[in-house]
Amino acid sequence: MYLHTESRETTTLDGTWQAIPDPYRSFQDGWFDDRDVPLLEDPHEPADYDVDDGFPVEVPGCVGEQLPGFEYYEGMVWHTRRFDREDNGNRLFLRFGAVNYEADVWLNGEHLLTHEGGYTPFSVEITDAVSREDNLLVVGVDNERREDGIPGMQTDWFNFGGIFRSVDLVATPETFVRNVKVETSVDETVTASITAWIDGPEPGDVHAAIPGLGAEAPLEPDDSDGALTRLTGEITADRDDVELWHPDGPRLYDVCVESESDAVEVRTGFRAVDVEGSDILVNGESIDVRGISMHEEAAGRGRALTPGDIDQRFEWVAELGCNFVRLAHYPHTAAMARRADEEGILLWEEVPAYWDIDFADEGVQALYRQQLRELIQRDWNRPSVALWSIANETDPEDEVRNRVLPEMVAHVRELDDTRLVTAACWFDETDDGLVLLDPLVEHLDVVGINEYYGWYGGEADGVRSFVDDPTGPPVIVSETGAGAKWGNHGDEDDRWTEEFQAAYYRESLEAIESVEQIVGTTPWILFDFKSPRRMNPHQRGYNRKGLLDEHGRKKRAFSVLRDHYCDP
Ligand code: GCB
Repeated sequence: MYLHTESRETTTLDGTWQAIPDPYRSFQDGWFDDRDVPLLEDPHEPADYDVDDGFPVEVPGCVGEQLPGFEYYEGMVWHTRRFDREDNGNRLFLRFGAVNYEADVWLNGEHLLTHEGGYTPFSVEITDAVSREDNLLVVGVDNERREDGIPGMQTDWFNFGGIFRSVDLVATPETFVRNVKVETSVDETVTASITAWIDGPEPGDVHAAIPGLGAEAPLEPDDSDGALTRLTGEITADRDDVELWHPDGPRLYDVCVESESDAVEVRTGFRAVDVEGSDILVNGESIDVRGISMHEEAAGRGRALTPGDIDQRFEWVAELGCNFVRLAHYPHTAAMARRADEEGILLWEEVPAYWDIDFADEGVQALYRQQLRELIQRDWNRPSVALWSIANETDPEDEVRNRVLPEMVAHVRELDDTRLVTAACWFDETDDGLVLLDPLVEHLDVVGINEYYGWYGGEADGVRSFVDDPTGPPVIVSETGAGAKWGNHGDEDDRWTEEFQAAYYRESLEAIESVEQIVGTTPWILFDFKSPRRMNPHQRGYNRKGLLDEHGRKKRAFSVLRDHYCDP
């Protein structure tokens, strides 16, 4: 179960760490030979590395962006630092926001954890392994791509390695509130169903309160495995007394959970997201999706976004007039969803089950479930998150995929059935027009389709021939776009020019608008992003479908989309 940290005071381990690249994996093999402390610590061995004197790197950070010569490196980089224990808590946890791709965590020579999956948070208890002073933390960070990974070997984005989100020490009482989930249902009344997980020997009495509504309720135990006790309760209020969260009025409330020894707060909002026919409803009202997709990337920093980067992204989103963002193709920093809560932006969040992952491999299936769980348990209190997306462009003719994906949909609904489940799917060209034949569609609430008519073949208005199905689910064009190099000008027919891209957007957006079942789009993409499979003279290592380039310079299509959203 995810370790709630939002409302806790934590001690940061961000800052300068030592990085020791290990391209031949020599240190890994010899390091712990017949000893229970790393060789690094042995004063009698002539080591080929120095734990206190590697290459200094900033955490959070991406290694390749910081170490000259390592820009496209994929492999092992040991990260080390020392720390003193400063808290007075009873229990202590080490918490990582994300490490791409696999993290091997050692503390004072003791192996504590291996975590696979590059974009989700994880934590490990270190109470028994930690000393008061001079603790040696060693994290093996391995971003080599794997056939049995999620994502797999091929992606259209760069595989930045590193500890690229914050690392914290989290002190808790012996018995503490590990996580909280607030689920809302809205009819004449608004009901917040609150679940808390208490970690520790004596759960005791637990209460929930929503001070903004002047309401509270006891939580009653309903499940326990000894170490973790789950408790539930409900707070109900008249609909007139609650300001519901909505993109036009993103009202947030604090939900406080208090046990005998601990207290946490969750800042959330009350709202319902549903589907009716081909519409997406927020609090019963149908909404149009005025969206944009983005990767988590900033020039020179890889995926380690600063607060300033996050501000900048939300400024662009506001300037475009968006009410919706697709955070592609993996979980972005939790700060994005928290900010979206405040700004009233609906989110599509996803895991990197992208293209050809090995659906038949049971290890991959377990990893898939784990990544969904880690994302959902982190963000299930974010009212901005409207859709969980389980996959992007996976093969509908693959029988195994067709068995596994519905299982993942069920897994998502089991974790959280207050949001909509989607996936970016392939559609089919038939004599009647474009239709959805993918068997996954019947399991989804909302269907995403990625279409590049006018870029990868066809004409920019190709989606006009989508066959409206009045009984079908809502469809979002989850990708549409064309490449343009910022500053490259020419005729509307000249590929890679800003003019070509602007004309493409005009036609594509009009075509999307003409299909009733399509509730909106999240065009591909807000800004250019690094991709090793894009090497022509206009690309040079970047996917150029951005409305801005990687330095934030606007291309002409930016104003086409803005006019479409703000001045329809
Ligand atoms: C897609 C993928 C996306 C790519 C994009 C492109 O369909 O989902 O990851 O970056 O096309 O630019 O071709």
